[in-house]
Amino acid sequence: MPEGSMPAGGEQDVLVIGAGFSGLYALHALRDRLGLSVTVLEAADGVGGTWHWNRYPGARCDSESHSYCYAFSEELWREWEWTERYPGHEEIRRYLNWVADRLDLRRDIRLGRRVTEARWDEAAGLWRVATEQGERHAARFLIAAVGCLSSANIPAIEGLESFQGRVAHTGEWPREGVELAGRRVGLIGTGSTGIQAAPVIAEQAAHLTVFQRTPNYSVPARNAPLSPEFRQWVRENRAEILRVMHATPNGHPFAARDQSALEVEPAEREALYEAAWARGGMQFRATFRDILTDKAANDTASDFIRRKIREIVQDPETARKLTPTDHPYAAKRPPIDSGYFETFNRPNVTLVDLREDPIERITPRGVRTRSGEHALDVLVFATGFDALTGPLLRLNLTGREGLTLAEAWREGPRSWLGLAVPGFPNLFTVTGPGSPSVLTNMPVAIEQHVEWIERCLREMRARGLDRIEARAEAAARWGAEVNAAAQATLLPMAASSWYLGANVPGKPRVFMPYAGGMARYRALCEEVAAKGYEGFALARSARIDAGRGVVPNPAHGPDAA
Ligand code: NA7
Repeated sequence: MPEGSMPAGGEQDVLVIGAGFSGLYALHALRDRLGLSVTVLEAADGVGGTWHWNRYPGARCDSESHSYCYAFSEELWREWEWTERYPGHEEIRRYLNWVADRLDLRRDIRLGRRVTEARWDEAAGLWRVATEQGERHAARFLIAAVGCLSSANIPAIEGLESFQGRVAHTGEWPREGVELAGRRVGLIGTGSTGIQAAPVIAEQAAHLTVFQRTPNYSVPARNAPLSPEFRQWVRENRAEILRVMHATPNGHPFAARDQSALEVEPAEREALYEAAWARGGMQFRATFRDILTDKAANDTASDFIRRKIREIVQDPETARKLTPTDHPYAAKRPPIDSGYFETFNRPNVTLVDLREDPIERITPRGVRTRSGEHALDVLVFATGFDALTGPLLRLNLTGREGLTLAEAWREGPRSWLGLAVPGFPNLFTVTGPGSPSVLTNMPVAIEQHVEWIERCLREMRARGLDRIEARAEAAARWGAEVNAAAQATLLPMAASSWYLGANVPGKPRVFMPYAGGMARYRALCEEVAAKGYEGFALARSARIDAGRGVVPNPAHGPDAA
């Protein structure tokens, strides 16, 4: 059946929301390996999730390409060739579209369907899901594969609606692009996105004004084309690369040096930082094992980057404004860049320090700060996302007994392992708050979650069960564990971090991702499964006995026998 012509409303075993890395893999795993009927609902008009939307100038992944892809399939791994050390947004979209074709996923993906509501129907034992397009769907299991950074945050700055120029948020960048050549462009935000975008915008625009609230650390990415030798090495060493990725706390293909920054002589330490700076990338964070756990160790890295900023930026006053002092390096998500600090040496770039010169309002002509008006033709918001909880909350989920997710999470997200929420039976949240998610290389976290869900459904089927719900005690215990894991690091020291929800006014301040490391998290999840899904209540519904359950149907799946 051609895409888009599938009848809506039929009862599915599984509905997946989102067709990014998570949703595509969930469809493949549950449909092709487990034999379930699965439909994916995707708001966008194409697959790709975050990479469908993030098309801003300079949009590129900060994970190295050979680690930012599916690893579950030897064939996919060998067949796809990445061209650059860090994949650009077009290349990642090409990759995910290729995967969708290669695994024949499109026939079960309904594009252009934004979920507006999902409600658990206890009597029927089904999730009932509505889309903005007026469709109704029902499924036994609901998988939220909506990503962590898909709900754009546009700050409510007075006068925004009066601006006569063009406005764009980086995370909802228009497909046709935004004309920047010869324009006066304002860029608000200096997180990973603003830091990637600024150098590229500066090259195109007549003038770029960067509005900075918090100065940020950044390390050069040193992006470059991949050599044929490296690509060959990647093709032939999947097992070893995966072994490293699965053993490290962040799921990257490199391990931290097993040495404290305070154990080495200053000259040696400096040489190691210089080498890491020259190599570039997130690996800088792994120069020593205690950069994220010991403030004195961290100071050595933070000071090194501050010195680099002063060396690169020619105007001392601009360098001072760009130098971060209010948080340790990597306590916020550490950006990597291609010429960010150098951009401020260009004659067509101005930095506005919003701490000294705050925005008063947006005017029809531009942005007015305390010191005066900055005339603009284009205003770019690189102001991030209502991260982690935002994408789930906007699904308007209602669980058992009319409990809404907004109510359940009024004081911050509560979940068991970031995978399931008490009161919301048969709902799984891929890379949900409370799991390592954004603290890791995302595909590693995604594959681990999808495979855990797949195993769970397989084992439920084997045991004749079709209902699973996280227990409140388990979620409470896990909440304490997530908090303790964060407290054991320097991560909570960044007051303005989106990990804490601090970037969205009114959002509860709770450290959301699990900071105990991907390897430890994986082991915990395995243990929970091995103990018969500890912390979950499992049950068998009357549907099964009536022959309508997904679970015991032996004709269903390739492995059902
Ligand atoms: P981030 O990291 O949340 O950065 C957003 C930036 O926007 C950051 O510099 C914020 O300053 C700034 N911001 C947010 N609200 C305002 C207002 N009201 N006024 C001025 N400046 C503001 O988002 P990104 O898109 O850069 O990165 C998100 C993730 O995507 C990234 O970490 C990768 O994982 C991929 P603040 O620091 O809050 O003072």
